[in-house]
Amino acid sequence: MEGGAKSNDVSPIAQPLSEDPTDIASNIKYHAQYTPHFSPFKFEPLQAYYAATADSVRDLLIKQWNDTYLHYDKVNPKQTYYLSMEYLQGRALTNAIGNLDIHNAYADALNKLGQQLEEVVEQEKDAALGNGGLGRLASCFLDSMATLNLPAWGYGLRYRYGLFKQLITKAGQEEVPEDWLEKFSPWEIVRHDIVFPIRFFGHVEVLPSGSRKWVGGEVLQALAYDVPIPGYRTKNTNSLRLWEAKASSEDFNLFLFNDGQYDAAAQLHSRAQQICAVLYPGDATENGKLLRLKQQFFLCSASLQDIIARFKEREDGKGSHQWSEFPKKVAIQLNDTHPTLTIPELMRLLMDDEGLGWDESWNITTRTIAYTNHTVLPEALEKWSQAVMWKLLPRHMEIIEEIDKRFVATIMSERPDLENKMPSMRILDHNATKPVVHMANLCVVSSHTVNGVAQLHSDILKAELFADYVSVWPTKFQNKTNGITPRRWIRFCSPELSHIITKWLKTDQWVTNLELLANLREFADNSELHAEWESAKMANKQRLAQYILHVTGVSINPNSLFDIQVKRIHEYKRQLLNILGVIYRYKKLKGMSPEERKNTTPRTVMIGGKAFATYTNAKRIVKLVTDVGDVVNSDPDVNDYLKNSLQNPSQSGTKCQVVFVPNYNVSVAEMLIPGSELSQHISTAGMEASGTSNMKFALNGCLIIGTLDGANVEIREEIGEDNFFLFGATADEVPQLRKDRENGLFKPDPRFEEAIQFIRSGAFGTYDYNPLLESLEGNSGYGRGDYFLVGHDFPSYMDAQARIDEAYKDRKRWIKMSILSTSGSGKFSSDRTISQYAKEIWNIAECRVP
Ligand code: B1N
Repeated sequence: MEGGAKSNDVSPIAQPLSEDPTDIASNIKYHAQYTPHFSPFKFEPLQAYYAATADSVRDLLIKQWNDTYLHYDKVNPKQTYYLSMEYLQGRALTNAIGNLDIHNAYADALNKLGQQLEEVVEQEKDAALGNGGLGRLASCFLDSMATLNLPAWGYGLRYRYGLFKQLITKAGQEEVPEDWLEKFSPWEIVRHDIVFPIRFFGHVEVLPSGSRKWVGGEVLQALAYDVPIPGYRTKNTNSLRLWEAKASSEDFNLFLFNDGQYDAAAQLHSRAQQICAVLYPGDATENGKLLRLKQQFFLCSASLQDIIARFKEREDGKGSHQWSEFPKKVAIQLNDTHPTLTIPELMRLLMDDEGLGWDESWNITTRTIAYTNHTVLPEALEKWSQAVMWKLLPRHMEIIEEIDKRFVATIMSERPDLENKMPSMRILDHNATKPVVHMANLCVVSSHTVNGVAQLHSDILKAELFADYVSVWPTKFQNKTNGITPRRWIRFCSPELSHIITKWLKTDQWVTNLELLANLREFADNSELHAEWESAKMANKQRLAQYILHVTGVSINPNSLFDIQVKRIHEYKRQLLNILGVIYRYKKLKGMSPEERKNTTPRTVMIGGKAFATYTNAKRIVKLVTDVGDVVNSDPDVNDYLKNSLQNPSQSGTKCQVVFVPNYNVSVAEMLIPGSELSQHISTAGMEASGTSNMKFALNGCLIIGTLDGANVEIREEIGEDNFFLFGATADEVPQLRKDRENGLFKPDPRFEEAIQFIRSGAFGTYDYNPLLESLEGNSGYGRGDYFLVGHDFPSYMDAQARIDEAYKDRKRWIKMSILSTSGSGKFSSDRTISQYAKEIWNIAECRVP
């Protein structure tokens, strides 16, 4: 085995006997030699990654995992099933060895084999089976559920290709497939014995008994792949079960194949392959796609069949199963409306397969299912064509019709005053030329609890989107403010800052009890802490600067203020406001004398995020950021980085730099967030349901410039108004401001016009920015009229930016604010969020593996 002279001292051993680095090294070596993924006798970082994980960390996880499963089977507690079309897991290795508390042992073991852990972890591809915040939230929740020893599983789909990889070229964003399974994923285990049939199309037959049965059509198979989810410093290791679609061997037509008709012979096989081929690449916009509907049903049906099988098995162990027990053993959480078909599928399975009546089935279903709403954007509220649904899922449409009919009847008899509200409250709409099913309405009617994801968002749901339902079911609606896992989002991604926190708090309990961070407040003025804090932040900035140089070729000034906005590119998130601010700043800097310029605060603005492939304005924003970067970064008036380099720390003349960070994903976030000093969360108020990166940045001592939107509101409350740079209209002002604009009452700020004019002058090249700039102009109309109020908020945004420049000059004040940001982030642990779901929605308790 090659890979450093040292490795010759290590002998291969099959089991990781202990947490001793020598034993671990032996185990890694054993796997490198006897698990034949690669040619033997080669031990480079890639082999080290596969041997260290697939084959060594996984041994440990599987042991814990089996113990967990057996324990849950024995105790038979009520269990939660989290159903989500998206999970943004990112990399697993650092997380696994961190949660198992064997990080140092693995680092030492790899060292004995001549490898560096940092280099080995870089070999892993991100599992990006999600689009953005909603998918990452699901992954943070899994981490917290395991850490809190909750009996809870995730269910999802095993997409062959996850979110696309973003390339930045002269033309702007280009999308290429990201092949996370190119070699294989060592973190999934295929369960050949867990297979369920999934039907599509067909028709409904009435049996002599009068009961109904869905038959015919095509039947595919759902095959389970399990990903272990270890909790932090606990034995509990839960599962994320991902379904893959298969056709069975009987569906392979050997006759056609022998006749040379190869495609026809394997038709169902290729149809099965399509189901899990790609992640639906939409975030907050929905396209009615038959394939997407198939994906959704596939997830719902496979997961429910599995849940029911487990329920029966566990209950039958005690005698025989009683269906009335089902809601006492099973809680199902729908992550937005994407898994809504769980509702009619559970009804169908209970009535048609198990022989229960409507009332009993409805009672069980509504006591089992809860729904989380993640957006109020009208274009993101799912509506499926009734015609498409009748074709694909005829029995489910019968059931949905019946739910709708009964809902209308109940309201008409109990709340006749709501008659004129029925069109917006009903599940099926009959008036439209193209009748649709309103998935959110189906969820609200059929769930015992509906929740929003931040206080402001939940308030808006109750006051607007779901207001009429609130008057019918006042206690159905809750708020569960989102959270993030402190393990991945500070403990593992910023060990430097974590060690300082542990030292000052004299405990590392904060990693699982994040509210303890509040105790840092008493040291917020301590100069010793300030020095340590500043040097940890600087180390993270240096690391980030190296990364930026590596991926963009731009050498950024580590002594400048690192200002970051990373999230999906969307007009409501207003990256355009950010870049217009940069353009104005750049123009002012150019107009200054060298003397005046000296007194300004140097800034490096980093913007990253993916644009939906067909969202042209979002793609134009990406192009604008890169064009501005090209000009600003090479302008010697504002920037002498050409003369100075990273090696020269003074860089006094580097005043403004702009980079577009390519291919933003979980791993890139883990690099950017610890090195950030200011982050932008600047959506038009009322439009961002919560946001979760705002929590990650604040936790890492990064200050926020933001609007009163989503979870910003609560973050500002927690860390203190003085430590938050607030600007912009509030959510309740927005409707009137839009009206004012339509009535021609809006007067743009001269600074705003100057920035736009500067783009028009061709200062950033010849690309046609008119369609983008036109969206900010006029008083109304599609793609015009500044719907997102960039122009309205621009002056207060620039004022907040000026306050930031001043604050940054006062090092003591800035570091204090940074410490207070971290100290005030305790509320935003996903452990807090999940405890609330467990108590207030799921009614489940911990089930700790002894
Ligand atoms: O969910 C996150 C929130 O923090 C964000 O504010 C919110 O925008 C995000 C259709 C969505 N809402 N809706 C989606 C994703 C995929 C898709 O196909 C909609 N994502 C959010 C977590 O609560």
